[in-house]
Amino acid sequence: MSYETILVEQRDAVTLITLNRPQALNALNSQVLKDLTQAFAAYDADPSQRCAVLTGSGEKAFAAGADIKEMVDKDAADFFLEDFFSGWQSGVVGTRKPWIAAVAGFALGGGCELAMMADFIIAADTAKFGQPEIKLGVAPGMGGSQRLTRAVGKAKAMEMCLTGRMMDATEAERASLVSRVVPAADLVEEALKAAALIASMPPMAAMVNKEMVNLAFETGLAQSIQIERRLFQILAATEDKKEGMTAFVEKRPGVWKGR
Ligand code: CO8
Repeated sequence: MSYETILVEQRDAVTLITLNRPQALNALNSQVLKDLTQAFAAYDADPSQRCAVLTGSGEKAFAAGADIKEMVDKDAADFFLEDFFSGWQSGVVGTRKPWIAAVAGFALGGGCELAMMADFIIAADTAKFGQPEIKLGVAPGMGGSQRLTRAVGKAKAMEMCLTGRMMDATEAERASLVSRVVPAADLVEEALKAAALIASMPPMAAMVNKEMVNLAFETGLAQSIQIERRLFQILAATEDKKEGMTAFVEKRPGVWKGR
C-alpha cells in the first residue's frame, strides 16, 4: 500500500512508520490521520508483524502539531461536525498490538499528543515536548491535557499547558514522559531494537500486557486489578503459555504460535 504523508516499511516482524511532511515539520493534517489509520490497521491485521515504531522524517521534528494552516479557517461547527480529533482515538490509540514512538526534535501540540498515544516513547537527546496550543487561543484537543498530566503530574503539565514551555529530553526522562533518552543518531536503530525484542515475545501475551498497563490509566484500582486477573487467566489458556513455561523448565527458548 502507498501513502501520501507517511512511509511504511517492514523490518522482519517490525513495522517502521515515518511521518513524512518534513517541509511542514510533519504537521498532522487530515491526510496524515487517514494514512496513519490505514497503516496502523494494516499493521494490526498482519500476523507477521509484532511491533511497530512511529518516528518523524528529518532531524528537526517528530511532529510540530496539528496542521495550523488546515485549522485556521475552521469554526466550532466545523470542528464539531468533522470530529477530527476523535479519529486519532479510534485510528491510532485503538491499535491492539504494541508500538513505540521514537521522538527527535519537536513534539508539540498534536505531535506531543500523538507521541503520548504510543505504548512508550524513546526520545533522542534533541527531543522537545510541549503543549503550546494556548498561544493559538486554544487547548490540547487530542488527549494531551489528560495524558500529559497522568504522565508527568499536575505541576509540570499545568505549567506546560498554561505557558507553552517546552520540556527537553533530560527533563522528559526525569519526569517519566519517556522511557529513555538516546543520542539522536541512534534513535531509530535503538527503537527498532526495542521493537524487535518485543516482537520476539509471545504475541498474544504482548497484546494483553499492553492492555493491562493501559488499564491503569483508564479505570479505578479495584476494577483494573480484577480485569488484570481475568486477562491473566485468559493468557493461561493459550498454547504459548504452555510452551513458555515448558521451555523454561526444559531450559530452551520458547517457540511461539501466537495463540
Ligand atoms: N502546522 C502547520 N505548519 C507548520 C506547523 C504546524 N503545526 N509547524 C510548523 N509548520 C510549518 C511552518 O509554517 C513552516 O512552513 P513555511 O516554510 O511554509 O512557512 C515550516 O513548518 C517550518 O517551520 P518554521 O519556519 O516555523 O520553523 P522554526 O524552526 O522557525 O520553528 C517551531 C519551529 C517552533 C516548531 C514552529 O514551527 C512552531 O511554533 N510551530 C507551531 C507549533 C504549534 O503551535 N503546535 C501546536 C498546533 S495546535 C495543535 O496541535 C493541537 C490542536 C488542538 C486545536 C483545537 C482547536 C479547537
